[in-house]
Amino acid sequence: MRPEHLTTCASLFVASVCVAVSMADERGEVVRYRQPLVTHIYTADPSAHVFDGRLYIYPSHDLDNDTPPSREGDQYDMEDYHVLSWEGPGTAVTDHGQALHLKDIPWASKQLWAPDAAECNGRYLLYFPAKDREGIFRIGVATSSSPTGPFQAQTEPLAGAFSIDPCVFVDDDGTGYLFFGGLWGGQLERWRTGGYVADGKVPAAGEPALGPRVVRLSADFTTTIDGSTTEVSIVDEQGQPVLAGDHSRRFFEAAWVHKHAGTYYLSYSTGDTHLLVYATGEAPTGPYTYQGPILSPVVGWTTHHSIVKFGDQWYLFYHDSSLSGGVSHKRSVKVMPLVYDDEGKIIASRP
Ligand code: FUB
Repeated sequence: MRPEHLTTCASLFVASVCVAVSMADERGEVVRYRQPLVTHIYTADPSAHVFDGRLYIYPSHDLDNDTPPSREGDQYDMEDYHVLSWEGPGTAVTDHGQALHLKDIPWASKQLWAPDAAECNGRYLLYFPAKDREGIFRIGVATSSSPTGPFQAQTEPLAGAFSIDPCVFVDDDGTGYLFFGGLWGGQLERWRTGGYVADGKVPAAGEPALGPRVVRLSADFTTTIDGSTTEVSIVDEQGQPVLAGDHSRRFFEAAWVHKHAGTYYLSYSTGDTHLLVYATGEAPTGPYTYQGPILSPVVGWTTHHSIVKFGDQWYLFYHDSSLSGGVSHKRSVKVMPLVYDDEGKIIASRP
């Protein structure tokens, strides 16, 4: 184990104090808060969970490709997933290697985007978006006896789920909820009528913005309770829907739900305004009331995160493109502490 490095720094963006505790990755590099967790591969879209006392990170695996960028996100042309794990500050981040590859997913054709994971009855489930053979984003599930895989994909995508960015939230009563959805390249606006419409458009600026969708999971978490899929409502402090033209507050992609002190927190990316923001509610399915930003824009176009409590500390996992010099589809996962004030409001950070 390398000696740890401990510093404190006053954040210019927030009143909070950030604590930078170093840790060593599997190649012995010293990495710190706000630094890439691993540097031997590009990683993005971190979904972090604690299973059996160890923290596991389920990221996308960005490739060093030269696919021309497009509004559809063609440059995010990922083919597999790796699982990372971490035992906490001062310990090594481990890359457990390839956990699932595109060629082993019978229904998928390309673009393994942001995944999430869950545990149910001693089995581990990996939820992932991919385009099917018609170019439509679907959400699949794969299972394993280990949190690090390898994962075996089911032969068909999940009924009742579509678009991108799955997030599984397990409530205190054991009920699993699958949140999902993302605009533009994520195709959510093509599902406004219930079915897929190839030229579906986002709502006009003065109309309510589209929310993420949520569907309940079956008892073993391997299927959805089809028919329970609903749109999550995000409202402002007056109880009015956040509007589609309100680009600094409206949902774009990357939904994450966690619970703190009895309150449900829905956090998400605002897309073209590059913020991570959050809203709170009294039930997992909402409605959620907009609260404010969590993280100011990072280097790169996308921003995506997860929030998890590990030991006594809450953490924000996120990504940016600083390691690649700003190439948007070559990102790196980072972590920093997440701080609440006494009223449960999340104190916004800068990257
Ligand atoms: O990684 C591909 C896509 O970029 C994710 O699904 C989005 O959330 C954005 O981070």
